[in-house]
Amino acid sequence: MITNRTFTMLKPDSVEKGFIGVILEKINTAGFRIVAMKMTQMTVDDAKEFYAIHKERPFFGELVEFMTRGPIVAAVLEKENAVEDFRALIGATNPAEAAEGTIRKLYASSMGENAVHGSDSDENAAIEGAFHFSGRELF
Ligand code: FUP
Repeated sequence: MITNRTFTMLKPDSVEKGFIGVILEKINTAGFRIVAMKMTQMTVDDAKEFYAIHKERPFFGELVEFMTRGPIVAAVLEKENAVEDFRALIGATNPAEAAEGTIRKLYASSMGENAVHGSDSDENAAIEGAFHFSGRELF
């Protein structure tokens, strides 16, 4: 099902460095409508569940530690072709490989601390959005 929605998190590194405002500005300028948004902190159990697909990967422990070390900003975004267009806006997982002008190129420091999350499919966007928001938090 094509929802024209994606899910993002401004990760703990972005919040710590004071980048919430500049990243949201880029998201707005790129034409995304904010459907839902909150500042929250994931528990270790939350992060393990959210990233369960990576649980056998060598970086899983570091990923959970990083994602739980401070608050994040979670949001659901809407735009035609949202999933693909948002992944283009954020750039490659590794900021060293991210295109000029992308959010990760501008604001991420490493593969592990890469500033933002963006869903990789419409199906995962729906699952991830529902992980963080109830139906009445979506506008
Ligand atoms: P992305 O879809 O770009 O967020 O990347 P992945 O779903 O492949 O990875 C999720 C997160 O795991 C990344 F944001 C950072 C972390 N990761 C690592 O720390 N090392 C890796 O080699 C791959 C991913």
